Amino acid sequence: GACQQPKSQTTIQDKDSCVVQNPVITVRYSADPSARVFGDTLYIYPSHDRDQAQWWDMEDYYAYSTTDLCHYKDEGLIFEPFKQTTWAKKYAWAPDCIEKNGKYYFYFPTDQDHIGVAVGNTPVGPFKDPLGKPLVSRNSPGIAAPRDFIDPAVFIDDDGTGYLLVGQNALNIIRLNDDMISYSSKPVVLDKVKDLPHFFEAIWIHKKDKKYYLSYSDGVGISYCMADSIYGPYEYKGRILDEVNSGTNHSSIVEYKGQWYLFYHTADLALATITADSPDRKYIQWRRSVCMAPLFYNEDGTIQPVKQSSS
Ligand code: FUB
Repeated sequence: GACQQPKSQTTIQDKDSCVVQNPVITVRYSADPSARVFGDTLYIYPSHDRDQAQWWDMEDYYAYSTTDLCHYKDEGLIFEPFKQTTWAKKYAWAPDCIEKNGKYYFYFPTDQDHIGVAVGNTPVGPFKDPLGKPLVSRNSPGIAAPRDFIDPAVFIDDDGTGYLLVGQNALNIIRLNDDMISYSSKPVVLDKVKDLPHFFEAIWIHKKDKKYYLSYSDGVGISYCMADSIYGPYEYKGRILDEVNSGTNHSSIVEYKGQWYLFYHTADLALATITADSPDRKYIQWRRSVCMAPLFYNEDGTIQPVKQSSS
């Protein structure tokens, strides 16, 4: 089950000479990876696709960690929104996590309508819902939710200000208060036509050399835009990753030990377990697995596309 990879980049060797083998997480299905560096460790916060899944009906969250990008430790179950909140009912989709002042804030979408936040003292919890209600919902004042209200990504700027980015077809940028679990300002909405060309879902934000990068699923591949301010105006720069074999495409970008990486998912792990004409084949879109590739920038700050070999 090798993931789709640039031919020249199928293996990544670090100084201990270990070799990255995609998919990097194989202990269970995993999707929508948010990669984060806390201390000297890289953590992955994915969705958890169930073994026999026939829909995006995920129920819980597991985390993984690595210090060499080759070996990924299963950190176990970190949060169960339907058991650990009073309000979440279904569809535990793409989450994110961030650290501020020694606390870890885990943001998760449920019900296609709500974004919750759970707080813990370590990167892998235990996490608890401090609010007893969603942090923000589709019906909250100022929110634009033409389709699902999903896929939270969180970002802390150099001045310490936290932002939550969320949405499908329209992107809501919500400036968080210092406590990271509330907000007072009106959301800023970026339109998928005027402001953020081809935006569908799976928003990710990172900052490099004072530039803000928004990367996201355009419905098929991962596209990205760049700007000088978090609110834009954003300039469309093209594709980072083309279509993957899992239907949905969802990625994150992170710097670790001086090199940038793209984490994404494919259906390669599930594909490896079935034959071409197996009836299970139609379910592979709900049985995804996390992969990664190194990412390279051009002089002008644009990102070189991750080229895929045919699978
Ligand atoms: O994994 C469930 C949903 O599929 C995510 O929230 C979307 O980004 C897509 O990957």
